[in-house]
Formats: sequence, structure tokens, C-alpha cells
Amino acid sequence: MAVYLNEVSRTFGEYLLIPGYSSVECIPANVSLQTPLVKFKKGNKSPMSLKIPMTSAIMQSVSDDTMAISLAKEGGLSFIYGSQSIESQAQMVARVKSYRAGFVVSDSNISPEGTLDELLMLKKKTNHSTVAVTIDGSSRGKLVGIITSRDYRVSRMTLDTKVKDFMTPFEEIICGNKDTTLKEANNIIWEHKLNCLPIIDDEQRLISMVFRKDYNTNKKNENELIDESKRYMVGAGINTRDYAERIPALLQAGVDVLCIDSSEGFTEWQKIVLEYVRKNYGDTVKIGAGNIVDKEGFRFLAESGADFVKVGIGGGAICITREQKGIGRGQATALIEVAKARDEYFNETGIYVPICSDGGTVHDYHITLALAMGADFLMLGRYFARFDESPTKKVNINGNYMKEYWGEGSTRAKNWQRYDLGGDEKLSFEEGVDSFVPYAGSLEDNVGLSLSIVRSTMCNCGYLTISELQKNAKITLVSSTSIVEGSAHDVLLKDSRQIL
Ligand code: RVP
Repeated sequence: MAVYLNEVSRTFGEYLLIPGYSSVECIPANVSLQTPLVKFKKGNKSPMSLKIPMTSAIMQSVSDDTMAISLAKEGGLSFIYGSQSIESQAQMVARVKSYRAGFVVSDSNISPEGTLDELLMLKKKTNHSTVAVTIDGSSRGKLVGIITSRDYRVSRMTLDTKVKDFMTPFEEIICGNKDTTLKEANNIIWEHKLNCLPIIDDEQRLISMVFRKDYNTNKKNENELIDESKRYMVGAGINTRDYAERIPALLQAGVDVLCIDSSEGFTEWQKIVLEYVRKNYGDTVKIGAGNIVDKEGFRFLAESGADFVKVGIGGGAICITREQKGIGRGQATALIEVAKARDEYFNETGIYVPICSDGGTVHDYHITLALAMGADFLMLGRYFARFDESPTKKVNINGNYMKEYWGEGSTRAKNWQRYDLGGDEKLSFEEGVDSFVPYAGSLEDNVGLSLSIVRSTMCNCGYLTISELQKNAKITLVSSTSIVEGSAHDVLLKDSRQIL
């Protein structure tokens, strides 16, 4: 006979946090959102942590290299989508790892044989006032000079004058090298009253430029998530098919952490991939697995060697798995059960396997609730898809700006590896939709606001760390009438967009 679970499967919107005693120390500025990303032994620290409990979803419409850089700047981590060729995914990872905040790959370059006319056209196109002169006119060529507007006078020169005849030659330029830190670069710029500092390698080839005008922006990134070599950290999604080729390519590109991306992860396929990683790389490669929604699924993946486990089936904003197949579980219920299983596993084995709440985060307070229910961090798709930094088009629909957002289970994504269960047949039905989400501006502004709400809520409850919140939070179920009571009610809103 089938097993019936008597407990109703619930979502975040059905719960509230009960505030607790707050001391005078309990202020948002004192809250730490640091949280473990991968498993660790009792008494030790996680070898990899996030500075904020947010990761961006393994989706074409969410996580590319631009998203990864912007999120790492704020202290979170992106998992670059795996539903693309191994080569292009590895290139995205490599771009994140080679990006250095404040060190810009020059996009205004010309060869010394170019003419004033060509220079003027280039400046018009790029709108930049400084142009690097490299031997072959490329961004990585040997640096032979620099041109700023002080080097030429259009009224006094003919348009066919060669660049080499009016550029500031290499011998007169101050440069940094590959070991120059951003702080040192800014000091050199300041000391020598420069507008920019070219960074070159041992063969005099141009690596990047540091600009005076970026100084203030560069100073801001104090919370960034960086590795030991001060490079931004980045994750990548893999599947259970081509992992033997994809993993080495991603590692070669410098990926920090992998995650098996599947709509349903309680499978032998995942165990095989985890075993493959342990056999070939031991514990040096960090890899998460999922998704699961119950204690059995958690234990299976933890015992198979997962470094973290992702929780959630069918709750994603674009996900129609529950409608199509009738599988899944309310996100809150799934999380509560898995968090308990994680704690039991920790008590038994002394190994803490972090869990990630994936999908279904709609309001900012859902982030705090998910953490209180035991999540160590969250994965968000819709949330990040709304920002400038997501890879999708911004479109104007009836006067409102929207961004495209489509599921990995939609025909558009063609990510059948995420959903198929082995065999050669491609799936013939969709588990995701193609949609729009309201455009919301920059990632930095939105993440800043969301986390200020999280910090403030944690203070209301009296906790300064995520682990205190997880251990002590008081959470209550709410009735549908008390949900109505929770928003503005029985008043006529003055902006009259909504009458309640
Ligand atoms: P949300 O944050 O609610 O937008 O959900 C994002 C999550 O939804 C992803 O991290 C993934 O687990 C899931 N997803 C992605 N594509 C699909 C689908 O097409 N069904 N679901």
C-alpha cells in the first residue's frame, strides 16, 4: 500500500517569524551573513563559505559570467549554466576567474601604423578618451604607446598622420605588472597624476588598464567573494551525462565548485557522478547534488559524497513539474524535513552537509524564513533574472520594462539532460515555461535592499548570525485570514493603484 504523509505540504507564505528579545548590540550593522557552502567536520570551519546566503540559479536566463562577477562582488556565488557546450561554459568560468575588479581589458586599441582618421573613428565608437597602441592593434598585443587627447590636435594635423608619429611612446609611459595590486595601481595613478595605468606582462604585452575614474567604484567592493589568489569565485552546473569531459574542462578554467543540476536528484546517476569525482579528485573538488525534498533523498546524497545538497522540486517560478508530473513538495515542508535530516546526520557522523533552498523564493522575507527553517543558503532564479546583469533581453511591454526568464525545462532551453532519466530518448514534454519578469534595475541595489531587510528581521528576532537564527528561531503557521491581516487592509490606498 502507498505511504500517505499526513502532514500538509506548505510554502513559505504560510509562515511567519515571531520576534524575540533584542539586545542593544543587536543592530543590522553587527549581523554576519557568512554561511558555509560545502561540508565540514565538527569543530572545523567550512573550507568554502559565502559572505551572503545567496547563489544564482543554474539557468541560461540567469547565470552567465556577467552575473557571476556582479554577484561575487556582493559576496554571493553564481553557478554558470551547464546547458551549453563544454567549451563555452568553460570560457565563461575562465572570464570570471581572469576578471580583476578595477583591471579592465582595454577595448580601445590601435596599431602604430593606424592613422589619425582611424583613431578618431575608434574613439567615436568606444567613447573612450584613452587608446592603447599595441603592435597588432589588439587588446593583448605588445604595448608600444598610449594616446590621450593631449597627444594630437585635429586642426594642426592631417587625417593620414600615422599613430606612431604622435602617440606617447612606451619609453615615456609608467606601467604596472601582473603582480600590481589594485591598491598599488591606484597609488601610482595618484602619485604620478595619471589618468590610467597600463598593466603589462614580462614580454611587454598589454594585460589590462586601471583607470583613475574607476577609483571610487573600486574602493567599494569590500564584501567580495574571492579565492586565495584574490580572484572572484564561481560555480558551474554539470549533468550526469558528459561529466567526464565537462569536469576537467571546468577545472582547467578555474571553477571553484560544481553542482549536479537535475530536477530530481535521488538517483543512482548522481551517485555515479559523485563517486567519479571522489575517485578522480578526492576531496579537492567540491560538488553539490540535488534536488531532493525529503530525508531519504538527503541521506542518499550525503552518503554518496555530496558537498552540499539542494532542496526543492516544483517550486520554481517558471516550473510546471508539479502540474505536469504531479511530483514535488511545498518548499517550506521540504526544507524543514531536510534540515532535520542534516542535523541528525551531523550528530551521527560529525559531518555537516550544508543545504540550499532552491526555488520558490518570492518575497525578501522568504530568504530569512528559509534560513530560519534551516537552509544554509538559497538559490534564486526569478530574483536575479530581473536585473541588468542577467543575460536576457530587456523589453518594453505596454510601457513597462520586463526581462525574459525561461525555465531549463522549457523547449527554449532544450536542457533535456536536466530532466531525462537515462536511455537515449529525449523527453517530449516541457517542465518549464518561457516568461517575463518585471525589470528591477541593478543587482547591487536590489541585493543591498533585500539583505538589509534580512538583517533587520534577524535583529527583530534577536540573532546576529545565521546559525543562531537556525537554532533558535520561533516560527508560526498563519491562517489565510491572518495573511490578509498582514498587508494593508480596510483602507483606501492613496496612490489608488490598489483598492483593498
Ligand atoms: P525561482 O527562484 O523560483 O525562479 O526558481 C529557480 C529554480 O527553479 C532553479 O534553481 C531550478 O531549481 C528550478 N528550475 C529551473 N528551470 C526549471 C524548469 O524549467 N522547470 N525549474
